[in-house]
Amino acid sequence: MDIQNNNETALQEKLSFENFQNEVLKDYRIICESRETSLLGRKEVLTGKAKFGIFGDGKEVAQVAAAKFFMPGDFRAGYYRTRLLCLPQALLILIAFSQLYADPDVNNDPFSAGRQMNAHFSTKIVDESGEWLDIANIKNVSSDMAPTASQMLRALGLAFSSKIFRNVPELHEYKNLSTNGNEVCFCTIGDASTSEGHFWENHKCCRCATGTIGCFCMG
Ligand SMILES: Cc1ncc(C[n+]2csc(CCOP(=O)(O)OP(=O)(O)O)c2C)c(N)n1
Repeated sequence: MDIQNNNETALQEKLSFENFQNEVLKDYRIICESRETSLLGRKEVLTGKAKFGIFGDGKEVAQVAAAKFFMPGDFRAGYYRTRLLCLPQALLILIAFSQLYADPDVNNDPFSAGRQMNAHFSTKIVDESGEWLDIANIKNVSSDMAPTASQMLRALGLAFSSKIFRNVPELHEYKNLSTNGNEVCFCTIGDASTSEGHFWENHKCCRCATGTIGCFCMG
């Protein structure tokens, strides 16, 4: 699915005052919508109408800033509080509440049609016949997993894949999978999860193995 675009053409133009003003207002709107969605969703859970909810209030600004650098071909390996990095703005409210009630209609929850835990996301990398999609030209989300810090391992694997695409000439023809390994993997994690063993193992591994990972601790 197409992910929040953040008006890339406007960003590439020389930033006039008017463009800057529009961009700030647009960002502020996204932040407010997301915050209100979190507050309303939490009420639904606390009053027993939804069984379980995960929200990202308090972490909106960092995500809106990071989203400006999230380009087609990049991957998000994130955790449940970072939905603004991967939800299209126009569908944010629909998807957030559809997930809250585990709506099985794929039009309402295009990430997993109500099968994943809410606030867990993923985009497709193959089509209905199992053929690769043009993932070098879409903004990708690797499937979120429940164990905290598991996103670190996905991020490492994805960044390592980019490194292989960069270093192995035979892979350069697969333009639909990688742009010579130049893509970035955006990893987000909560601060408590940074105490888990695999967070540190991952760090050691990153130093010797990987391509580019941007890691944000959101706690
Ligand atoms: C391996 C593992 N242990 C425990 C849990 C249960 N659990 C879910 S969220 C969470 C807290 C994570 O805190 P933090 O990383 O600071 O993220 P925050 O939600 O506070 O942003 C825990 C313990 C889990 N999902 N996975």
